[in-house]
Amino acid sequence: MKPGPAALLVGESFSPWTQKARWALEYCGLPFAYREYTPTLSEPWLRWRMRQWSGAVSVPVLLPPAQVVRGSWSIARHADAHAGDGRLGDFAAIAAWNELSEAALAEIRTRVVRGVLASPTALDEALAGLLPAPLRPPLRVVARDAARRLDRKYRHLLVPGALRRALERLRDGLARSSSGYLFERFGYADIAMAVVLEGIAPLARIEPPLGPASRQCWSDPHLAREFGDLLDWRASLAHSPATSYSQLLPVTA
Ligand SMILES: N[C@@H](CCC(=O)N[C@@H](CS)C(=O)NCC(=O)O)C(=O)O
Repeated sequence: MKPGPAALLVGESFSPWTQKARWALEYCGLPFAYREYTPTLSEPWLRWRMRQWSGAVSVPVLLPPAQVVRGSWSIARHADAHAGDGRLGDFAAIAAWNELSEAALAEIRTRVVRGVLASPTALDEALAGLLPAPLRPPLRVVARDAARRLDRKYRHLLVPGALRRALERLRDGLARSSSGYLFERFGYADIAMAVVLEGIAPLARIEPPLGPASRQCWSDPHLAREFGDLLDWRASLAHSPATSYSQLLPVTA
């Protein structure tokens, strides 16, 4: 039989929400193509593909041949249904972990966006995939405008302290577990919490790669030191072919 057209995942490779979706799709073996989204610039195209002319749009979005699946949580459920064997776990039980993850990621986003706004170099790095180096400083205003829009669009989600709370709950959850995962088997709870660590010590392979100033905005060396055990846990997920996915760097000896 001729294979049908593959689903298209639209996302931002640096975004932990896109990473959640991509990890879940790969783990469930759902074939998909990937297209990188550029805030503001890609929006008209995405609205057209989603047939959504008003209201906010965000990524990740999965554009399968028949239906649009919005957001990492729904994409993960869609992927799990495709696999058909419940391999991502019990979503009712996972929901509390995903809420912790969402709140932590909202705090990370606000910190990253405001860090980028305060750094001319990071603003220029944000234009690296779009413009040659000499054009970036004069057009920095474009990156600044896009970052300000993102800050305004999502700042209502900020709950200060959410990141620390998520890290502490993850540590407790893993300490209570005998499997090394949040439930008996690896699943979406682990994925949702592992991507939070991108906001204290980025590890995922990103295209185009983060420049050094942007990388600094994504990093929190104090939290990374304090929660080194969680970074080790993530490294063990990255290291095992059973739990890793394409954006996690191969762990070198
Ligand atoms: N709850 C959504 C959140 C997605 C989200 O916050 N996406 C942001 C990532 S920074 C986005 O689309 N930013 C680009 C934009 O809004 O234009 C999910 O789980 O997918």
